Amino acid sequence: MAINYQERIPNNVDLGNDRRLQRALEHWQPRFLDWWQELGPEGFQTSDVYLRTATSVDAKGWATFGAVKMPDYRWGIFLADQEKDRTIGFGDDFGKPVWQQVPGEYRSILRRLIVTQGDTEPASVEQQRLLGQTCPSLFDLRNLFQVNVEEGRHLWAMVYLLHAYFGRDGREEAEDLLMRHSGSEDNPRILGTFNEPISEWLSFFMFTYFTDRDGKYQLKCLAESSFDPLARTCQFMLTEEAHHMYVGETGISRIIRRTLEIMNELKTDDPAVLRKAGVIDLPTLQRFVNFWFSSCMDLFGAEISSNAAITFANGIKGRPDERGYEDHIAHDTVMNIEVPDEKGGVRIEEVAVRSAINDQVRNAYIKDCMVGVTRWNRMIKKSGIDFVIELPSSRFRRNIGAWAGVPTTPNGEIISEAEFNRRHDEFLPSESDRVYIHSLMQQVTEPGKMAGWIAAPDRGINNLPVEYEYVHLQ
Ligand code: BYC
Repeated sequence: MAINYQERIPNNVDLGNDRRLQRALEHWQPRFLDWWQELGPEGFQTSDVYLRTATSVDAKGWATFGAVKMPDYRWGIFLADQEKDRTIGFGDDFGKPVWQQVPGEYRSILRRLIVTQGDTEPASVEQQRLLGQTCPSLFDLRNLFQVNVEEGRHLWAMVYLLHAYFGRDGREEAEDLLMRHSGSEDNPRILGTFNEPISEWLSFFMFTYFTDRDGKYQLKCLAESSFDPLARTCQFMLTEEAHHMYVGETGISRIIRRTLEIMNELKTDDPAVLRKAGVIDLPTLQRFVNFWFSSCMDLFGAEISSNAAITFANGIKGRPDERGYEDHIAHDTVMNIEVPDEKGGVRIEEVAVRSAINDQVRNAYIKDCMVGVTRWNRMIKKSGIDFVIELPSSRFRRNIGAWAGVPTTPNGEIISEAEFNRRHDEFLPSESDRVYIHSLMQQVTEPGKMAGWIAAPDRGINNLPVEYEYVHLQ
């Protein structure tokens, strides 16, 4: 169904024919806008930003570009088209028709998943709210805002489901999504990574590369759900998510490219000299990779999880690209998981495949993360520099699951807590790394100009030149 832009809330779910739901969402809308003004991007609310907006959910219409002031962005409700006769793709009810309503027995578990997904969206906007003040270029500023408005829309996607399918509880949860705040002592966001500050652009690019990719994998799992409205919502969200990861991948590539230029110009790999020259040395970049990647490992939940077993068995949450698996039921099958043996070593534990779903999803994610890392390493090698960026082990710096609280090196070798603390600054960004990165963050807003620590992008947005004035500052 085409997106109806005539209504206060653009939608392709025929909202006008459900007055009760429409009224409830119209009641939530001003609260969302107040939240956006208060905790969305600081400044720039009156600037014209070259943004894409979806005008239909098919390939032709989902990216329509134009200058928009962010508070006027048409946040709405867009679901991918319904697949006729879709059947459940995994778990005990494999092959039965998917659900158009929430089965009573799965109500609270589905609500919990939708709330957890929804909570991450405004969280990321809050985390990034001050970045505009230190943007490295207008091109990057525009990309930041594109990501922010789309995370706002993803919040709408989850709020729609809560209002439409979960009655009063759902409406209350929708209110709470605007009450929790990233980093708040009293009322923080649900998942750890979404309470980490993102106060400089190196972390922004790491976040859009690693954390948005967790978004991709979780959305892929939910896009398999037997609860069809959730699956269709997540399918459309995935089309928008791709740009966020592109921002991360190209952002990190451009930082590396600039560093390589200066390394070759000055013929040095000495971090102190490179810092004097105003670029981000590769060991520092590696420590930021270690930080954000390990934070994201926790976002997949525990390796052995009864929650995951239940949601898989009941057809609520699948695995990414479930069709690619041979066995969609995984009833009596087992797999091996590496866990710490409590004696400073590793032991193999045999667990039911259903209990190890989180680990399977995490492994698919790690493989996907490697694609960009391999590309960055190829660029480093090609420029004649001897350095390899590595993803740390999934055991490293974990707070959730079997490896929680077990100190290891980034390679996954178990060490004592004392050694971890002693070597902390070798593994993870130190205070002085952070101070240095912050010192680089100076706002650049002349069209086409870039901050000294990042190379220009290869191309602009929507075939426009890099020099285009992507944000018209007011
Ligand atoms: N921090 O059995 P367990 C995105 C909790 S990102 C804090 O291990 P389960 C985006 C867990 O909630 C994608 N708590 O795990 C990216 C549970 O608590 P309760 C977001 C954590 O349930 C960038 C307990 O530990 N979407 O879209 O199998 C920008 C034991 O749980 C954490 C989703 O996450 C953590 N890291 O799986 C914008 C999808 N990890 O319930 C957006 C929805 C676990 O016992 N969520 N816990 O109180 C889920 O599918 C699952 O909740 C999780 C955890 C995968 C997160």
